Amino acid sequence: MRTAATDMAKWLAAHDRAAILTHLHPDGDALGASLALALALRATGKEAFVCCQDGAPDFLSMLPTDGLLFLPEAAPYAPETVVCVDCGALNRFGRASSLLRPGLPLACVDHHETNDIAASPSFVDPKAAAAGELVAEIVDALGVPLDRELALCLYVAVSTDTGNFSFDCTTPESLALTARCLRTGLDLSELNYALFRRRTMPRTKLLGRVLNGIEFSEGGRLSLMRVRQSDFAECGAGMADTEAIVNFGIDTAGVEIAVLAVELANGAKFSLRSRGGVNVASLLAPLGGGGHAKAAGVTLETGFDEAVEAVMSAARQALG
Ligand SMILES: [Mn+2]
Repeated sequence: MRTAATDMAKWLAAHDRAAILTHLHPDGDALGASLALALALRATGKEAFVCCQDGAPDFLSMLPTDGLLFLPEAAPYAPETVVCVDCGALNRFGRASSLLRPGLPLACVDHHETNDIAASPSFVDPKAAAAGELVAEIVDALGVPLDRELALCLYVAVSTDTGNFSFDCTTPESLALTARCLRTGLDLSELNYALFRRRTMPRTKLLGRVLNGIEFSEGGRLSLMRVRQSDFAECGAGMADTEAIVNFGIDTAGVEIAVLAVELANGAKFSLRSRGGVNVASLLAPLGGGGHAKAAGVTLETGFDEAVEAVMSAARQALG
């Protein structure tokens, strides 16, 4: 067991009435890891709750949030201890940062490359695929048995942050923890359906319309999909339903840059993906965008067609 995990367990054992803070617009790891830590603390007889600016999104409705997850306005008590989970910067807490008070004991459990939260103890390991993996070590260090509820939270954390065990960050440790979780009797196929496949009817309709209009250029190396405001209206869909559509472009054999252009009331929002070496964050930098080498975005406040041409021209140039 790593020193950082045992140090954290000792510190947690010496403190009480914790608030576990995680980042706004929480994902599966943010909520899964935070809820697991709260459950483990309660199992040791401590008071703990999770606080997030936003509630759990629909696809995470299987998580045990009742009586455990609170919006900042509804916090059950003023915490005497704060643990930051899956978050590397204080400004990512949004309104939940209202629970932070000068002088409160502050700990941090995180796996982001950049973490500038001045916490002590701080258990930060960028090699962990999910904050949930670090929380699992703390759970073990606390001597709390991995029951099905804890396993559910940890499975959600690890499976979502690894893209269902398909991203580079997936390690043997991710899979070893998953094996332990499955031994508690989780329904793997139901969970994976809810986490990775289920979508609403408007989302399926929007996907169909957008895929139907996909265009390939540069000998099939560049793909473009457009989402118009009228598509939203006709499908009953919204901006959130465009999430992940761009992957259908980049998952097409031969495509090196995929572009998804979404029409806004005054401009356009772009998501780009890359496979094969082009850095799409650098490609978008001159236009004011950014992100990661293989996944980046930008919002332009010009006419839709003009914005699409600006991004496509930058993409063509990058392909050489
Ligand atoms: Mn995470």
